[in-house]
Amino acid sequence: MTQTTQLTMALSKGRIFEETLPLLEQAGIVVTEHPEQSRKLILPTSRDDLRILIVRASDVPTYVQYGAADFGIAGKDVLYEYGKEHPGGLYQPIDLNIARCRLAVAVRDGFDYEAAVRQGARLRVATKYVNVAREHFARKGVYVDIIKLYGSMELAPLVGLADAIVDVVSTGGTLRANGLVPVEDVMPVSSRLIVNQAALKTRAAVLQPILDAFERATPTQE
Ligand code: PRT
Ligand code: MG
Repeated sequence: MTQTTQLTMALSKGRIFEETLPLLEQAGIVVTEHPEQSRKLILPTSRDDLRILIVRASDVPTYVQYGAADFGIAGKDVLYEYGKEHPGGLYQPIDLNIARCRLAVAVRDGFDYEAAVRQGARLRVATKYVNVAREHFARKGVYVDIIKLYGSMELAPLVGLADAIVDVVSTGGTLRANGLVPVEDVMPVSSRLIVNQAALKTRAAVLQPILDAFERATPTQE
């Protein structure tokens, strides 16, 4: 547990980290080391009372829910998937509108997804978003066998492991490069601020001004 006066933020490196830096700067916070250059997992900032933990994107909700971090930033894809198994643990005050992308169903180019659905075929779907995928296909009334993968989902339809994948799509370049096509949107995704419920009460004096600064710095929806 951190001291009451010290704040801890959980972030993943990559796109979320890069797009969070300008928001932090607008809140007057400079991160003094870069996670791609430093091997450190705890990064100092220009504020003595704020440090940043670098964790896997899908682990950010866990650190925040258990209070190892007071707040963090995670994609809606990750939060939705996590929330299905851990309901009610996280306060999500602000959609930061960064790291935008979408969750989509994709299949091999040439696979007639619509026909398969129409004919009531049982589809094999590979994804790391098993809860999101299960809910999506249940809502559509499509029978699916879900296969849990941890990465490189695009491979599954190419080697006969699955008929379809549910994955994050941004430009669509990765799908195209692997001969896949998106056939259905599952949900739009952007990253949200998440806050530990207890920290919000016990550390409001230090935490609330940072949350307010994030709110002011958030890019507006197009
Ligand atoms: O990489 P790692 O296995 O550690 O974890 P992760 O892939 O879950 O995390 P990370 O850091 O890659 O992504 C963190 C968050 O960024 C996700 O949870 C999303 O909310 C958000 N995000 C935004 C994306 C993308 N855009 C994105 N393009 N996450 C992943 N991608 C992948 C996409 O699946 C594809 O494989 O990036 C690749 C390039 O996408 P295209 O469509 O532009 O080719
Ligand atoms: Mg990744």
